[in-house]
Formats: sequence, C-alpha cells, structure tokens
Amino acid sequence: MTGIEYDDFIDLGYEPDEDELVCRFRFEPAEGMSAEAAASRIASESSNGTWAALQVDPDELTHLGAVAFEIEGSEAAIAYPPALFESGSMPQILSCIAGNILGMKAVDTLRLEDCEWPASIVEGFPGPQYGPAVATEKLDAGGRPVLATVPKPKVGLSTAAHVRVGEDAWRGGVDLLKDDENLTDQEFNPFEDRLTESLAARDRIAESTGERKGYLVNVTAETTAMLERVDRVAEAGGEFVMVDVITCGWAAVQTVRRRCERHGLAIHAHRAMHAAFDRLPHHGVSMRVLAQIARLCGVDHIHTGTAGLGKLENEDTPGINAWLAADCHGMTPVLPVASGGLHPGVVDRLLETLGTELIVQAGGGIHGHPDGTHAGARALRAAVEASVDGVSLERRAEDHEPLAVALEKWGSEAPR
Ligand code: RUB
Ligand code: CA
Repeated sequence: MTGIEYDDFIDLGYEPDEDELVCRFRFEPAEGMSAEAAASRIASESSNGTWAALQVDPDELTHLGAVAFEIEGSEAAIAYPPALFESGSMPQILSCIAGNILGMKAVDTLRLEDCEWPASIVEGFPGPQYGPAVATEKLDAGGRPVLATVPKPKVGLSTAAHVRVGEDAWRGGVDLLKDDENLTDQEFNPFEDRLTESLAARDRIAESTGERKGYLVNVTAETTAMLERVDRVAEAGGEFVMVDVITCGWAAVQTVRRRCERHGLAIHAHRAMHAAFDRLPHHGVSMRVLAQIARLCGVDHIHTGTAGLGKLENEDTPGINAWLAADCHGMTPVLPVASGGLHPGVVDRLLETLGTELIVQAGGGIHGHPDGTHAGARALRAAVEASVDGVSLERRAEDHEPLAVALEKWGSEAPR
C-alpha cells in the first residue's frame, strides 16, 4: 500500500517533462493556510487527490498526480501528466484544470492564467481549418484587416430590414455581415429566411462590387439543432457560421467543428459570457486560456477585445492575439476579432496596437453614422485603408466626406 496525501502533490525541485501540461495559476490562500499548503491542494484536487490521505495498492494505480513545482508570491505552476487526460476531450481537461479547485475553501481566490499545451494534448484536437487564411481564401481582404459589421439594433429588425442593412454595409466596403449573439431563430427574423435572403444579397453585392463577401450566420442553439443549422448553411451556399462558444459550451463547439470540416465552413466564435470567467483579475479563467481552448477546439476567428479602444474591458489583447498567431505544435493560427464600441476615429491606434492580421468589427460605429449605414461602412473602410497606407485619418478625411463626418461625430476617443 502507498499513501496519497497533499504533500505528494508538491515538489519545488521538480522539472516537468515536455509532454506534461503546465498550468499557471494566480491564487490567494485562505487565512491560516501557507502558499505551499494551498498549492498542493490545488494540484491534488485537479488531478487525483482528495482531502483525506488515501491508501492504494500501487499495482492498481496509474501515476496521475499533478505536481506544484513553482511558487512565487501569489503565482503557482503545476505540471499534469498526459495520462490524466482523455485525448480530444475539452470538457474532461477543464474538469481537471478548471474544475472543483475554483471553489476550494483552501483558497480565497484562484485564477487559471495560462497553459503551456504539450504536443501530446494538441494532437488530440483539430485546431482551426482556415484562421487568417479566410482573408484571401474566402474574401478579398489580403494586405488589410478584414472588415465586419453587425446590424443594430441587435435584435428586432425584420428579415427584410436586416438584409437591407447588410447590403448597405457590404456595398460600403465591409467584407463580412455578422448576426449578433442573441439573434438566432426568433419570430421577427427566422433563421431560414434570414439565411437564404442574406446569401442571395451577398451574391448580388459580390457581383456589383467585384469583391467576395461573407455572411456569419448565428447557428447558436442546442447542439443537435445547431448541427441541422450548420448543414442548412452549407446547402444554401454559406461559407461561415457564427457560434456563441461560451454559452454553447466547448463540447458543442467540438461537435460543430467536426461538422464544419465536412462542409468547409469557417467558424466565427462570439464569446458572450466570457467575462463571467475572466473579468475578475484574481478569480476564474483568463481570456488568454479561453482563447487557447477555442483554438484547440478549432474556431477560425475569436473576439479578443480592443486593447482599451472600445466600449468593453479586456485583459491583454495584444498578448492574447500574439499567442493566437504563434506556432503551437503546428496548429493553424486563429484570426482575432476586435469589436465592441469601435468607430473610424480609433482605427489608426487600433491597428498600431494590434497589427493588421485582424478582423475589425463595428456595429454602432457604422450604423450610427449620421448619414446612415452605407456612409458608415465607407468611413470605416477609408479609415482602415488610410491606416494601412500610413496616412493620418485627418488627412484622409480631407477628401473623404463620410470619414470627415464620422470623425466630427465621434472624435478619436473610445465610447463608454
Ligand atoms: C459590437 C457587438 C459585439 C461585441 C462583443 O457592437 O455587438 O457583440 O463586440 O464583444 P458595437 P467582444 O460595435 O455596436 O459595440 O468583441 O468584446 O466579445
Ligand atoms: Ca453584440
């Protein structure tokens, strides 16, 4: 018999093997608990320990214990053996590294900040099909950011009105029309009607502008209904689907990814509800880790924030985007989406901060233009092209009326 107790889950001299998953946590031990005692409990509960010392026959047990191997101030690094994980199951991985531990009394707060994914885990996941390649494979946006818009009001427009707004935006220079996160299949704008009418409009506008256009139709639903919608998008000639990945859950995203591969559809990941996990700096799961999970599960685009230039708060957008673009055992990169309160007046700083391998998405910043959606889309496109060419927005506005009106209306500050 061998004992398993908390002390078995900490070894500050340990060096993880390269096939182990290393997770970095920020934590605050409960009152009266040392950092070491708390870290050993995190490693234990997230792998194969519990509160009571256990007696087990070593012949009947695979070694699956995690090891807390680094503790510095309020940060701990923990290594997990690969055999702990079921290959290709994101729910199972998260039930370990972001499961019971977030509610343990041994810690006042605990946040999963970062993961170093080994090849042994990455190989079990598909990763994205296209990522940044959508800009040239599905659209004509090579050399500049992809432009997207979401009609506003986000819900309530009839199908005809929604399609008309989309047409105006596409004609004004936007590449992608996107449904909003809470527009799915409601009576005022049914999924099937919106899908077929938007794709017909997409083809008309592509014909008249000579630019390929895309429609990100929101297929978010209970999983079997979502798969039916994915199939319908493919049948109707769509090239993209949008999924609310956090509210649907990662298992559903994995299922949708498999079905999208059959059809060659790219996945746009909206992250509504992410802030329930990542907004508190001391507790939860970071946006960085959520973005990593999304890449493993195989989305092509994901919203990662605006680096302070929009209406919503977000940790470290540049760092997250750099991770999504960097190599990770050969996995295809993800194209990040900057969205939420963007308008033409912030585009120069946005591209300076985040680069041009990006989707720039604006709702109010297009449809709120004093001269309407078409002028709003033209203003955004002009702002993006000027910034890519190194021309200031003010200089470009001298001979671009819609941009001049947008700058006059919104200035260069982020909204609140
Ligand atoms: C943007 C919008 C998107 C949010 C999502 O509209 O509706 O749903 O950007 O947030 P608007 P995030 O341009 O009018 O603000 O991108 O941070 O996930
Ligand atoms: Ca929205």
